[in-house]
Amino acid sequence: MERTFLMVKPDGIQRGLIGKIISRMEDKGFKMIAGKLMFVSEELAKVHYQEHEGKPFFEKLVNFITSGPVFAMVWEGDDIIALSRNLIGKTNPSEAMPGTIRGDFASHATFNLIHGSDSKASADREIGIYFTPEQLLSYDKSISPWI
Ligand code: RTP
Ligand code: MG
Repeated sequence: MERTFLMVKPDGIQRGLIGKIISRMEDKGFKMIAGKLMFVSEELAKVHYQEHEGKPFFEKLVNFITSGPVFAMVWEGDDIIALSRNLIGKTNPSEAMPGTIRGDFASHATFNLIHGSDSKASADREIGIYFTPEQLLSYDKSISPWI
């Protein structure tokens, strides 16, 4: 069972899309094991997005992520890192297909509603900077063996 870090970004909170975004993940059969509404500090934003430091959009990205509350989550499921990235859709709005979260609800390269870890190493790192091990819940969700 794989885990990933997902985060509804400030535009998703402002636009009232938390529920719809969570529904997409629930509909796929994934299980939320942690979640919190929180502000991201400038320091945390820079740690989270450290791979993008120096890129032209970095300052805009940090300003955006710190502009209002986010909903940070950990989700669990088979192959969830790749599958949730498919549900999220591409970063470039012209490549984000209808049916994906970004394809259906976003039209901007930076203000794109949701973050999802892009690899096992990123997921482990990001889960570790937003949550303590005790905050990751263990419980049964009876969808097996259907999904
Ligand atoms: P994320 O990390 O947030 O899940 O998004 P991603 O993998 O699809 O995209 P990534 O390349 O990691 O970029 C991180 C976030 O930076 C903002 N961005 N703005 N050209 C731009 O203005 C631009 N490019 C990237 C987006 O918020 C993107 O999700
Ligand atoms: Mg990324």
